[in-house]
Amino acid sequence: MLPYLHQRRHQIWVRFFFLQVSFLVLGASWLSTNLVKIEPRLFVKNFVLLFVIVSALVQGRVFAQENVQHSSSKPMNILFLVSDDMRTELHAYGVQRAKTPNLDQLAKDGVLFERAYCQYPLCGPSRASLLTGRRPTTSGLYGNREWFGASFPDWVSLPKYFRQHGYRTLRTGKIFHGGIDDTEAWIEGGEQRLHNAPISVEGPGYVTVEEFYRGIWNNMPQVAPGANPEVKPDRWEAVPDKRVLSLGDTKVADQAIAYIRSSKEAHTPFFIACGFSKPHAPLIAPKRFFDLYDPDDIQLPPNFASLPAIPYGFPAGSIRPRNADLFVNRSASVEEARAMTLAYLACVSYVDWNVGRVLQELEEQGLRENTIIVFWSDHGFQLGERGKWSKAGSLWEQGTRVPFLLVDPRAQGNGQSSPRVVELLDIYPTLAELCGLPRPDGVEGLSLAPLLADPRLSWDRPAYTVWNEHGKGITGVAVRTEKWRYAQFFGIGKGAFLTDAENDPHELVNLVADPRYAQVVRHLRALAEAYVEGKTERSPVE
Ligand SMILES: [Ca+2]
Repeated sequence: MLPYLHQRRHQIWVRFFFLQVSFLVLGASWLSTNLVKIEPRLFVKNFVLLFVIVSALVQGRVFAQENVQHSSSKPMNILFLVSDDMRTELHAYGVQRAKTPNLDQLAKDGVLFERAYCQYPLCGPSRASLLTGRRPTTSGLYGNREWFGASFPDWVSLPKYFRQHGYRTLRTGKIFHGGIDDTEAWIEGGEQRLHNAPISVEGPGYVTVEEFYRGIWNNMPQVAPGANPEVKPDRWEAVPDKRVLSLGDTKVADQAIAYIRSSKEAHTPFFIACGFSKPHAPLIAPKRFFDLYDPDDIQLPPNFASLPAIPYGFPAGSIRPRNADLFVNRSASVEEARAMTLAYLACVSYVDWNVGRVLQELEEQGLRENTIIVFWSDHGFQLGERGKWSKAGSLWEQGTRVPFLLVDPRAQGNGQSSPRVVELLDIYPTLAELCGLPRPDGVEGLSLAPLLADPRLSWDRPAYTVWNEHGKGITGVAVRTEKWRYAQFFGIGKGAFLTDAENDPHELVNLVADPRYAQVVRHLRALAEAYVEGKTERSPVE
């Protein structure tokens, strides 16, 4: 049982004891003042009678109180809110330009994790890792089409675990990656699984220099402005406000609202999973969210580039030669880059608005006190830093860091932020513990319940993120501590970097060869290499 629940139960019994004693004293003193009028036999009889009545009343009251307490300690509900491709572009994360009032309020209601990291910077593998509680290096799942259950039928996903423990598991929107839903995990809202491919078990191999560049030679980037209309996600659009009701994320939130309404009278707790598809490309949102931003206020990052560019002094593996989401195979002008950044912010505000609507319903149904709320994103996103407009392959801070808010109404740390390094992998065991369920078998994360009680608790545990570029083994691994980011690359783009996250937030300087940090590098290299041992892509030139 959680420490604060223990404390509450203890307090009830102390109050009960003192109430009993005070009524006993009161009763005796009333009778003694009337002693002269009463015969000794009647005194004893009346005293016993009074004591029994008072005692029964007190006990009734105290047990009624305990029942109130008990009702608030009945199984907690879970509201599981997910965003797609959202980096920490929230006002609550110190980003002044972001307009995110609902998420900012949610952060104030609970604990904001300042340094939370995904385990893989791509939708499918990141979600599979969080939802199975296993590291990508344990499952070997690095693709968007592989189904964990085809390779590990015994693994129980997070929603399925809650379903097995009597929860009504209700899904709306993107939770697992599209087409690879854990259909059987949901009581309602499960989607037909289209991809049942087992996880690829191809052993480490290598690509040649010719193979590496072949795709680029065959499809050179355009310098002319304007996106290729065949690349559907590479665009933004401010749709008329009246179309807001027809947009996907609006419907996702509407369904979550309907689930909440239907849950009020249910006798079992709920696990409502609500997955928004924004700010994933294409960047489409109602115009009113674009209007929140002044184009003149949109600044580009100091390391903005028009095409993906390997920064001076960093290994080739640190940047993919081509973007996967925006500015795909084309250069970004400053003007277009600013418009795209504004559109990304508008989509973040649109998600914020939808989150606000869902929370409002929870409030109106009187379910806030009995519901744990978690908000997270599957990975970050680069908005033009080093010419990158995507997440795929990013082992930089912008690609791996995610917003992560956790509200447990019972937690002592609510209203604070935690500077400790945590992983998305930690969410599964955390929710299990907060709901009083046993630690699920095989999960590799750590419950964050102690950090909810004391967000600044000592917590010496780094976060790991990996990337597999060619399907021939891991091409990159990053280790993040509170102060440092160390990344190591294998295969054709091999090399390493160390950046000082405290003093170099834009990660401009590679300190890996600086003798002053030799000891730090030695330590972090040992952690990184141990993490991916035997699983890395080979170099074409050994
Ligand atoms: Ca994603």
